[in-house]
Amino acid sequence: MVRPNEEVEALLQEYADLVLITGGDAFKARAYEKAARAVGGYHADVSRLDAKGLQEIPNVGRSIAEKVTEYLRTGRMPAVEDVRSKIPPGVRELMGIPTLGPKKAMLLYQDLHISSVPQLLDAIHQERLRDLKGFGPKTEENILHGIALMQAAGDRVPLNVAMEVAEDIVAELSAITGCERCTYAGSLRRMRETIGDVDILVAARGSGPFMAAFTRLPGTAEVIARGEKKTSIRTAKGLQVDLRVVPPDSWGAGLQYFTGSRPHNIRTREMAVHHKLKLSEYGLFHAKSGRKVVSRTEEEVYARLGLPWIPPTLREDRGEVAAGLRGELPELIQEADIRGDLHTHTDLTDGLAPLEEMVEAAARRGLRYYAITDHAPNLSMQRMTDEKVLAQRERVRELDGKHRKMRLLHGTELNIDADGSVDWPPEFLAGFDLCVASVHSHFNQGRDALTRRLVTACEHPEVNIIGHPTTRIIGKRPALDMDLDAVFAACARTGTALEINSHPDRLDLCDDHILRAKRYGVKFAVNTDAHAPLHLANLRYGVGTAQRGWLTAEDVINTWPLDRLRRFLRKDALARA
Ligand code: DGT
Ligand code: CA
Ligand code: CA
Ligand code: ZN
Repeated sequence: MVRPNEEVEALLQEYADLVLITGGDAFKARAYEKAARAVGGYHADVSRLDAKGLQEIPNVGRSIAEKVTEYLRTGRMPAVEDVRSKIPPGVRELMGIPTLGPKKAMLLYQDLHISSVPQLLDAIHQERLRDLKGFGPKTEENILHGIALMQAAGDRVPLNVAMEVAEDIVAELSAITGCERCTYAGSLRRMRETIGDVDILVAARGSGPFMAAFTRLPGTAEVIARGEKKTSIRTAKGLQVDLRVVPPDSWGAGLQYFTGSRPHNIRTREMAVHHKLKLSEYGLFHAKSGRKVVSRTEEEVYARLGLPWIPPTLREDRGEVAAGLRGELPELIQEADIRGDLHTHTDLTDGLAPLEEMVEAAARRGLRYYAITDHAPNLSMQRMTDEKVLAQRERVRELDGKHRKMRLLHGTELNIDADGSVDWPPEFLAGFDLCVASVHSHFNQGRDALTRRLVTACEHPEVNIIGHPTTRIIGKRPALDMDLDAVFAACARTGTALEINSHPDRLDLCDDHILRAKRYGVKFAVNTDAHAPLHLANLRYGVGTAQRGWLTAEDVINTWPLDRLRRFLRKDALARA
């Protein structure tokens, strides 16, 4: 259970923001921010720790530990409530605009008395922001963009948030007597990057006990509608969950119907009509007689339509039905195909756990190889140096071989500078087993410059993987504006892989871009970018995204045996052939 950790993380982060905007000590704000991240990434449930246990979390000192204990005991953190009361709630809403930030939000409030998003929009259109120090036309554009992003994300939640809620509910309902099948359907089963609501499906003879239990779950804050076939609730965090109970005999048809997507279902219904059949959530029926043909399993339903079973991650009407008819569905990559992780951090830079712990956790997950890729010196706040990274390499070499089945690779995550160059000279880079290179600054350079920058990075003989290629943060930061086709072509030409970053806030590349890149013959790396042992479990979301991009194991370099991977990392055309 990670939820108490996330709750405390959010609270400490809020406190850090509030300290900043009320003009408090920047050092204190930073301390709370670090503690927030550490709690979020901590392996143990904080609600089970006492003050002493809490202080064992990195970056959590006595004073923070005391505040957290009090919160866990009473549900309140007076220090936060105290600063909250000094600021109108609207201002905190402003802080939430991705491109604005706490300081500017406070300035808007103090100087222009703006305390809501609509007021801010008015002020921008009346050009009242232009007189403020540090605000210009570019700032306005950025703020407008931020508001648009926030509104586009709307009420949808990140994939992992929905997944955790759904898996808890599935576990609860599965334990009820009479439950023959239970799973989540909808966009979650299709692994979309954000989820509107969670759809749970149960197969049972009677729905009563399931509906009753569902409305009484600890996470249920509000019952939206209760019925015999469908009940909807809202969780404390505002996420809607729909439960549908179907007769065991209709399981396959129900699951197919409620998994969607709607456009995919339109295709399958067309196929049914073509076969003089009718498809509904109850089954596949003869159009004329109304007699049931099949309904028990998804496989049977698809088979009777002349199709192989179509994996949920493909059900987006992107040609999967036509491919199925031709017998050309891709053999999708599975989580078990992943042999190694090629982008991870330790507490030498901004990770939360020491090298040994990360390696231990990776070995427990059954990986066959594992690359440590801490940040390089140009990300100056991480304070990397030649000495530090070389000392780390020594430790990596010593550790290598301690885990019988898992090899260690020593790499780094380079920064792609504004001109496409990276940290460290080529001779130094040659000492790494692999280099990830990512954009961490100058996001708004303009299309031509950004394209050139990425292409230049691909052409670097030591750069093997472009990390989180578009740098988007879902709902917060837009993708880099660049000519993706030019970048994809450069990757294919130079033997540079594109990352599919598994962090649920990133999922970068996204499914559409993966599909497009694959046409250029690009290879991919599904990585976690883990900053803590817990993050290694995010791999499933990266694999889900890769599946949505129709990738097979062959397309993904970290499914390959190590010797084949090493040849790819040499980056010469012959070795790749
Ligand atoms: P979401 O919730 O916006 O992330 O996306 P979905 O795909 O989970 O959509 P949702 O929850 O509205 O519906 C779940 C599935 O039910 C959807 O993918 C397809 C299926 N479905 C097909 N036709 C209908 C319909 O008329 N009403 C509803 N509620 N669901 C339908
Ligand atoms: Ca849904
Ligand atoms: Ca729904
Ligand atoms: Zn990273």
